Amino acid sequence: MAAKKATKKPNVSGDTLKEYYREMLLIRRFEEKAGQLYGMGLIGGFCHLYIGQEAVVVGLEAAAEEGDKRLTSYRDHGHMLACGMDPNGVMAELTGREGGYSKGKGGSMHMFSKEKHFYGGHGIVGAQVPIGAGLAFSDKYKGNNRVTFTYFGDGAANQGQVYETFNMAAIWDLPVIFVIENNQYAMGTSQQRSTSTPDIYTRGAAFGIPGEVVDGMDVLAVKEAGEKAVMHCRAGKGPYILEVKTYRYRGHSMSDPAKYRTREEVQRVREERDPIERVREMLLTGKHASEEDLKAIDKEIKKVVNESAEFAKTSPLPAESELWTDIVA
Ligand SMILES: Cc1ncc(C[n+]2csc(CCOP(=O)(O)OP(=O)(O)O)c2C)c(N)n1
Ligand SMILES: [Mg+2]
Repeated sequence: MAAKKATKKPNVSGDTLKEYYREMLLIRRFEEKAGQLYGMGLIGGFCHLYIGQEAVVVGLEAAAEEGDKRLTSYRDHGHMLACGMDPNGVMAELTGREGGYSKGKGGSMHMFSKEKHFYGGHGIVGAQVPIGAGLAFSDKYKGNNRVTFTYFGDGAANQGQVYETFNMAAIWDLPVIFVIENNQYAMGTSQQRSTSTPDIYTRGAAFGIPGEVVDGMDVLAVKEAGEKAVMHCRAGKGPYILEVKTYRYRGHSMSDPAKYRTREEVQRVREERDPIERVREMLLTGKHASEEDLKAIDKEIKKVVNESAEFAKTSPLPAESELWTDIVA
């Protein structure tokens, strides 16, 4: 199956489209700011940016309902913002401050929000996949008709625990959507070098799990595929696989010199497939928004992001006594 073509005519209202634009832009500007703070030495440890992949989470969150769960890898800031977590709390966690989601003790890869049903932030490649099935098991047991979005990468798709999870999720008809964010690289290894067959969405065939591939640079196509997957899960038909073809513009993490691909390759995607530019075009050509409207959104987002950076710089470091809290022993 080929990746779906760009949705030509939006099948959502102008206001909804503007909302997707705003949400994607928030992620992009937030990540750019995080990159700056990292460069200034205000963020320590690992920091994996999501720039380029914004349409994946925004499209899938548009298909989710209140109470649905989500969890992902270490490339997690976009997921947190898209599910409504507070930018201040996320940025302050990045700078290791008291006002952060994990009180400054978790950092970029380890944030959670029970309120927003966000279950991490996982640094071990693939580790979140069985946990996602576990969450779905709990929902099925409770009979609450909730769905869990379990995100992982093309590299993680080669992990053994993914297939143990597929088997169990299929046996128990768990309401879990396995979202493979195929950004074409696992650190410095391209998908061509790491993956025996190009179509990762077919990997559930051995377990009877249906799969579908979707253009992850097209927020509307992602939303549509997400809705189909959600419907499948809520109907009690078990798990579903969505392979979302996307691309990360920045290095694997802030310390990646990105020698394994050319600048031209990145530039080409930016120019031809950028998910935010695509929606911007739709808004302008469809006359759903004027240049001025979009400038106003830009300004509003900049304000939110600048405030989050200010909060992250001024929130105090965790008190020493925090060393003894949140310990499982
Ligand atoms: C079990 C394990 N092995 C290796 C690593 C080191 N590592 C961190 S990210 C990564 C690549 C994963 O790539 P992918 O799943 O495609 O996700 P992406 O970074 O592209 O979002 C590797 C090998 C790790 N964190 N955990
Ligand atoms: Mg990858």
